[in-house]
Formats: sequence, C-alpha cells, structure tokens
Amino acid sequence: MTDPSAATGFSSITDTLDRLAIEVPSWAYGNSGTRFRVFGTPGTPRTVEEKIADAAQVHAHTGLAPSVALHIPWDKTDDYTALREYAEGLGVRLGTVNSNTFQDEAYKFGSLTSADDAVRQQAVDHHLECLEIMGRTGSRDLKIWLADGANYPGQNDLRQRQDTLAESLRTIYDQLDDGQRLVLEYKFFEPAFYSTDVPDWGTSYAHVSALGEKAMVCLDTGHHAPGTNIEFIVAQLLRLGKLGSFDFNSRFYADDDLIVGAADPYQLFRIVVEVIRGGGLDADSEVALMLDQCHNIEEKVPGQIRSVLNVQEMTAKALLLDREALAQAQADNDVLAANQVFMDAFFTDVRSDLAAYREERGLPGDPMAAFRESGYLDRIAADRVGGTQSGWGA
Ligand code: AOS
Ligand code: ZN
Ligand code: ZN
Repeated sequence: MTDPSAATGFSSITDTLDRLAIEVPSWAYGNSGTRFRVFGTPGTPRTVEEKIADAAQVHAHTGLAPSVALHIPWDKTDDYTALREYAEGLGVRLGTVNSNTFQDEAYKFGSLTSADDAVRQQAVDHHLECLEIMGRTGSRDLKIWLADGANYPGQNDLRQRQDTLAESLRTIYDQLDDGQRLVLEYKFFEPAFYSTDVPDWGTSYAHVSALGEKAMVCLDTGHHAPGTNIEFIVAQLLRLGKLGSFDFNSRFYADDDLIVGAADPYQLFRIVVEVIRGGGLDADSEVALMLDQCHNIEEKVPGQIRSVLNVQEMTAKALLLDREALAQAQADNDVLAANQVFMDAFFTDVRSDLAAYREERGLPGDPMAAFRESGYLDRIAADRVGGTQSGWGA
C-alpha cells in the first residue's frame, strides 16, 4: 500500500485532530522535586515571562499547546495586561488561573473550609484577587484545588466543613463575570492523610451543581486511588454536563505528576475514547484539556513536548476507533468482538501518519528532535543565571 493513512483511515480524523489544544502549566518549567531533593536545571526560568517563553516553544514545535495556565501567587506580576500582550506576541494565550491556599501559615488547618472566619475570609479574598487577575489576562477558568483536610479522626467536624465550603464557594462564584467559570478539583489524599474536604468527583459535583452553570468539575488523572476506573468518571461527568477540565499526568503510586501517558498509555486511550464519546472534542466543546505535571529530573520543555505528543497520539488512536463495528458487537453482546475492535484501535500505529500530518501543517514531523536541534536549551542555560524553583519545589 502506498498511502499508509488509507490503511488506518487517518485522513478522516484530521479535522478533529486540528482542534486538539492542550494547556500547559507555568509551573512545569520551574524546578520541582520531592521532599528529599530539588535538583536544579540550567536555564530554569527566573520570571513568569521566561516560563511563558518556554511554553511558547512547546506550541511552536507541536502546534498543540496554544495556552499557558498561571498560578497565583507564583506568577504574580505588576502588569497583567502587559503579560497578556507578551504571551500573545509569542503566539500563546494566558489560560486558567490556579489559586493557592496551601502555602501560607494561616492555612494550616484549612482555607475555604476553615472554622476561623478571618482565615476563611483571607482565602475567599485570594480567590477574588484571582478573578480580578483573570479579567486582565483574559482567562476563562478559575481552578480551585484545596489542600484542606484532616490527619486524624476527630480532628475536624467533617459535616460542618462541607457547609462552610459551600458558603465560601458561593461567595466566590457570585463574583464570576459572564464567560468566566469556576472549576473545582478533587483529590483523594495529600497533604491531608485521613480526610480531604474535596476528595472525590462526587463531592466536587455536589458543590458545583449547587453553585450553578458556571461551576464545573476538574478531573486530575493522578488524584484517584489505584485501580479506579477513571474513564467511567469521565463518561459520567460528561453525561451530566459537568466536566469542566482535565489535569493530565501519570501516576504509579500517589500524585506523581509524571508525563501523561508514561505510566499507562492504554488508560489515557480509554479516557480519550470517553472524551470523544461525550462530545469533549466537538467543535463547541468547553472541556479544557490541561497538563498538571512536574519534571523533577528530566528537561522541562522537552518533557512538555513529549506530554502533548502523547495526548495527540492517544487521541488519534481513539478517533480511529471503529464506533460502528463496536456498536454492532455491543448490540450482539459479542464480548470478544467488541473488545477486539477496541484493542485494534489502541494498537494502530499512528506515528508515521502523525509525522506526515504535522509536516503538512508546517510543523516538524519529529518535534522532539527539532527542539533538540534548535539549540534552545543551550541558549537559555547561557542566558539565564540564577533560575528559581517552581512553587512546588520551594
Ligand atoms: C494538586 O495536587 C493539584 O493537582 C493542583 O491541580 C495543582 O498541582 C495546583 O493547582 C498547581 O497549583
Ligand atoms: Zn491538578
Ligand atoms: Zn495533583
């Protein structure tokens, strides 16, 4: 066969592939680590502008990452309008604003769930400041992840904290502008080890449903217990119209924040199958696909390039799933045929089709190689002296 894409049906999926956009997090470009050690990398960004410049490299080499998520306070600056213009000048947009109520001494026993009115007000005010910043950066989404929880049974009034959280979220939600959204992320443990105030999708869903249309759930793929069927949660949230965004990453053990698709590419494939099934890649979809990763030992910009390429590769496979044949096998209760159709899509090798697809769009067929050859890492290593850690490594 002369045209390999004819064998896979690749040409039928390119319109949808063209729509694929993955937001990259500003903190992925800073140094990060574990509680044991933060290893520095030459060329680490010293400013938010340098983080955005690195993110722009990911987009320039892949065409997949047109926006950058910010983190407040790690990315605080005096002039957000100027920052927005700077990003646009490099061909990227400023995206989701991530709040932070997990680093101040005041939040030791909670933030939006705190029983202390002054602490709770401080946490609410921080979110209102984020909303103000979003007005200037042109961001749509305020992403809230809370470290709030307890280490010991009896430490907190679990029920009361849900009521307090609902009240705090309502105050923030009521300040959203038209076109802005609040996405509430859940996480089953860490830093709290016994009980977390937003531990699962059900709790997030309960809160965002009570708030209204502009509130949605954020699903971080690393925030589930081992063995959790994440694609089921994806299907359910899409069915309920409440899947606002993804934080993509890989985990082996806890919230490892490794490169998406590195630990279990088949799981990523299954998730993307449900995203497509639920309309998450339709032209009018409002589901935000984001990365939430840290690169503790590997180079950061190529780590991000690898990540968005992994999402693209699994998306291409998922788009190639023969849904008609699958529906027929399901209707026939032909278990093995249905599973085979599913596995055939997963095992289809799309790498050469994707390389050709990129080249047709003026992008490098092999973005990893193109970036390596660009000399960018050597340039930033020489130019940037005294790079700082991302907030995670602080
Ligand atoms: C923390 O575990 C969460 O995954 C957060 O989504 C994220 O890492 C944070 O919002 C960055 O500030
Ligand atoms: Zn996350
Ligand atoms: Zn996380």
